[in-house]
Amino acid sequence: MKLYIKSILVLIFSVIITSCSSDDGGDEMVTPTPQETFGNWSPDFTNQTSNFTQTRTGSQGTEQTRTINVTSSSSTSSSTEEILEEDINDDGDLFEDIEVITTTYTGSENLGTHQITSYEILEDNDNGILIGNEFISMEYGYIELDGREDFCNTDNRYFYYILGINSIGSSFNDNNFFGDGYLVETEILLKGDNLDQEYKLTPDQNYNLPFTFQVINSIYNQEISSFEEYESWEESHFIDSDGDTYNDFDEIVNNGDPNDPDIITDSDEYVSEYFCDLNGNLLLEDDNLITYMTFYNIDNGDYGSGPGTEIFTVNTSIILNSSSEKYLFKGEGTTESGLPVKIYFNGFISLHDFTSESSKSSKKNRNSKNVF
Ligand SMILES: [Ca+2]
Ligand SMILES: [Ca+2]
Ligand SMILES: [Ca+2]
Ligand SMILES: [Ca+2]
Repeated sequence: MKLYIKSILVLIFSVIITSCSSDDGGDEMVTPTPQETFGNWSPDFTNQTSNFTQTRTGSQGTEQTRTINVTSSSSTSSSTEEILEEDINDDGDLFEDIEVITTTYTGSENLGTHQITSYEILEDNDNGILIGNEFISMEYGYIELDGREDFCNTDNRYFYYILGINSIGSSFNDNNFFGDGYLVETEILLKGDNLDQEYKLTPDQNYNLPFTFQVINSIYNQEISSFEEYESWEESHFIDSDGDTYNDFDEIVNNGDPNDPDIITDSDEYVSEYFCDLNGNLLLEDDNLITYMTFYNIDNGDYGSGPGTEIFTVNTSIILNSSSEKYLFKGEGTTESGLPVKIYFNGFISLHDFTSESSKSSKKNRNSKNVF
């Protein structure tokens, strides 16, 4: 009996202990574990351009990693060192044509985007002319107004300019040199409507300058590529039906009679017969053109006594930058003997004879080809 009571007491005691300890265990299970906190992922996305791994460590020592996928897209635009105001290739000039490449990188995990801009030199330009493999530096220039031309009727007024780019300076002179050097002489025709009131270039207007042969080829469906071919086309194109030495076009547009040797052109109102149809309408659609470009040696101040090297230009243009007051004249071409030519001039040029707009026909420039 005594043993029985003892067993009951042990059992009750055990139950009490068990229930107490089971209460304690319940308390332990609902108490929240302190949350582990994490710092920032590193490295940053800021400079990453390809997939990379980020890690972060928790307050309780847990290390986490994740892979960031980086995707990119790029866009390009054209510029120049001058616009960017930076000598990107460190050659001492701001002449280079530049491709600006903007690449946008996007990171996964909502990391957003960042951009990297880089520059590529499209064309390394230097002031001068490259003929074949030979580069000749041309640092100086001048332009001279060289007369007027009215094509077909007096509403179509164009002006001739002689643009000289040379290697020896004295650019404040017009056609006057001292010493030896080189000259690229270019005759340009610009439509009067596109000039300012003093016959100067309208600032910031880009004047595209097709070569005469291109213009004639396109208007008259020809394939002229030399002055010889040009002259033979002229002979076949400008017929003098009545033999009075004035060609039919000349007579028609100048109120002559192409079939009557006694009625000749009215020279008081003379207009050029070039680029006209038989009704005297202008066929010329270009506002500007180059009539010739010739490369000369300057020999003790003299040039033009030899034949020079004729250059047939393509993709040529001139623009006067209003903010710098510098002219940018650039183009490509081919010499008569087939050498490729590149010309580039970016600088100040001196202006000459801008008050004289006398008709070209009454003014013969000693170096002019007088194409028209
Ligand atoms: Ca440069
Ligand atoms: Ca350069
Ligand atoms: Ca005639
Ligand atoms: Ca006649």
